[in-house]
Amino acid sequence: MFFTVLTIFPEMFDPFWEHGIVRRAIEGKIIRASAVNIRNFAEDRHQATDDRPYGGGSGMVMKPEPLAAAIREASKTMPGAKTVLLTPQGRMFNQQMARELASCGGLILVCGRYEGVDERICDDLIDYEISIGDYVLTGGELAGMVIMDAVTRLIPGALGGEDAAEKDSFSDGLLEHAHYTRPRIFEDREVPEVLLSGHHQEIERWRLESSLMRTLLKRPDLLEKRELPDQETEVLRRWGNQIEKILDCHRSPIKRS
Ligand code: 4HQ
Repeated sequence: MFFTVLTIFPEMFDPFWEHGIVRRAIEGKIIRASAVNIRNFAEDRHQATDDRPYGGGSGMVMKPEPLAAAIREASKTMPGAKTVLLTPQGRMFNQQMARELASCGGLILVCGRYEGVDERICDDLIDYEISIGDYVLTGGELAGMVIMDAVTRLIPGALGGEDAAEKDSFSDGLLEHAHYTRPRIFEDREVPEVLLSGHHQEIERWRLESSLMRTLLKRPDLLEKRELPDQETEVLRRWGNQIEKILDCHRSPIKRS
């Protein structure tokens, strides 16, 4: 995977490239990454990358010529790469899109500042418009890092354990089960006994129920969207029956034993 970021603040990416799994992926040649200053493609003597909006109003707009030149140059050095514009008007980023982008080979990420980029850039030069969420950032750089981070960990070899990426939240539509490490007792709270038992089958069962319970309580929308395997249907049905039984006791208190 090859990432090229187009930005007027290329130094913002240095700490991102230099830490953790992203750093290791670069060192291990699993990914390549560079940030290119759009200002290098500005032609006027002030090297301006922004200008006043037609129609008036406050705020500035990214000039199209430097941006177009920067995108074309990056595309030339990365044939087949897809171009991504970070914008609140884009498709909402999710794990499925991360998987799709991870199969691209190359990504050119266009990070705007000010009020955004000249509309004529989007039409011809951009393959995907992506938003990382419904809030307003001061620039596309952080959004670009979010996307590169999520994509990098999906590239084979980027994570230590080969299957680790697929076990995480959302990869199969459920939230992760609870995690525990030493000490066995922390501030009077114990680690669930089954995790110390060495019974791998029971541990897998506990993890499935932990995943399901957390998803049900924190993100029920994920369960509504998802095709449920038989094993999960059975667990949910059992919980449902237990809850029904408890509610029944309260509907007819006479029956309570
Ligand atoms: N931006 N998801 C860049 C965002 C944003 C988002 C605001 C993008 C400012 C210039 N990008 N413009 N949300 O808030 O991707």
